[in-house]
Formats: sequence, structure tokens, C-alpha cells
Amino acid sequence: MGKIAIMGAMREEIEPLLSHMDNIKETHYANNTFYEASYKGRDVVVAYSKIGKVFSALTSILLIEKFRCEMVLFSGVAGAISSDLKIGDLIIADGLCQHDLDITAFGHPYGFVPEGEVCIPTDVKLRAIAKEVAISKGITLKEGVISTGDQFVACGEKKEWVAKTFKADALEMEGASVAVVCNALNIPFFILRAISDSADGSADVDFDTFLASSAKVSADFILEMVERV
Ligand code: 3QA
Repeated sequence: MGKIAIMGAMREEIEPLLSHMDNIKETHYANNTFYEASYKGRDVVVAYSKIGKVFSALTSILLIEKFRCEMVLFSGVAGAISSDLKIGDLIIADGLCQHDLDITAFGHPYGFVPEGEVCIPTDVKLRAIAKEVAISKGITLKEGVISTGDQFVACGEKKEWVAKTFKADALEMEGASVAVVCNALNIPFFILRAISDSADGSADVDFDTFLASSAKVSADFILEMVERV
């Protein structure tokens, strides 16, 4: 069985994963740290990229091309758009788009550049495994569009714009760039997020308050998935 990459953006998002790993070997590369480890007999490589699309693209490329991972699982937190997502709730992406990609001056839709696609779908089999885990644990799991941009959204108007432009249910800063990389390299990938805030005027305070607890919700769920892939 091949190696599984598990990545987050912030240290806080991978810490609750690392505490469950055995035989951790640290490698420093490209200003980052990669943790090769085993989890219940599976070989995994864990890393946090740092925040945003560029860092997360870099890390996902390295997990695939240098560390030879055969799938990428992302675990982290997100801002809620959909009103049925509360702090601590989980969402899996069925597709990811970039809300800050804009060549609309040339008549293209938001999030589109030539030879790209607005919304990149995640692996259907990994989504099915997530649904099995949710059922077995009695956890409610929302599935929807997650929108990514290099911006911490803390404003109701911006959030509403992303909601209506992309029919998105949550937003964050890394999912779509990981999607672009994995899609290009033909690597199955999966993006899971637990809600830390509602991307509105109180997002900054909520984020600081709930980052650790929501990151743990997401990490615990991802570990359940690793046992089943
Ligand atoms: C926010 C993290 C980034 O990796 C994206 C969290 C949760 N709520 C969001 C929101 N808008 C966009 N993204 C998110 N992650 C980094 S800024 C805080 C940094 O603190 C998802 C996410 N509303 C650093 C301490 O100085």
C-alpha cells in the first residue's frame, strides 16, 4: 500500500495528528518540515504548508513528487458560509474553486482561467469513505463546495458574494490550490474542514477561540479515514 499524505495549513491543524503517530522521522526541505510516520500500520507523511494557496501548492507537490505519496488528505478548519454549519461541524468538499481568481475583464467567469476549471471535484471514493466514517460514528457530515482565496474573510458582504458567486458552503485559504496540484498530477485527494468561525465580523475572535478544538475534530475524523483507505 502506498504512502498517504496528510496535510494542514497551520501547525495547529497537524498537531492533533502527530500526537497519534509512531516512528516519526522529520525531514527538513524547502523551508518546511515533513513528518514521515506510521499510523496503525499505514505509512503516512504529515506536513503543514503555512497559510495560503502558494504554500499549500508547494507542500502538496513535494508530498507527491518528493515523498511519493499516492493520495492527499487535507485536514483543517474553515469559515462557514452555509447557515447550517456551526462551529465544530464538519464539511467535506465535493469541489473546490478560487474566489480570488479574476479575469472577468475578458468575459470569463470568476474563478476561471483558460485551460483551468472553475470547480475541481475531489475523489469520489474518498468521499464515500468519509460518509461511512460519519455513519459509523453518528457524525453529521455536510458535503458542498469549498471556496479558497488568499484572504481571511471576516466580513459579511464578502462572504455573501462568495456564497452567491460559487454556491459555496465554506471558505478557506488552501483547498483549491491542493486541488489544482492533485488534479494535474492525477493523485486522489480529499479536503475536510471543521468550522472555526462564520467568516463575518466576529471571525477573528472566533477563529482564535476555536482553532484548536475544531482542528482536533477534523484531525480525529481524518485518522478514522486513514484506517479505511
Ligand atoms: C487562517 C487560516 C488559513 O490557513 C485558512 C485558517 C478559517 N476561517 C477562515 C476565514 N477565511 C478564510 N480562511 C479561513 N484557514 C489564517 S489567518 C490567522 C492566522 O493567525 C481556514 C479558515 N474566515 C496567525 C496568528 O498571527
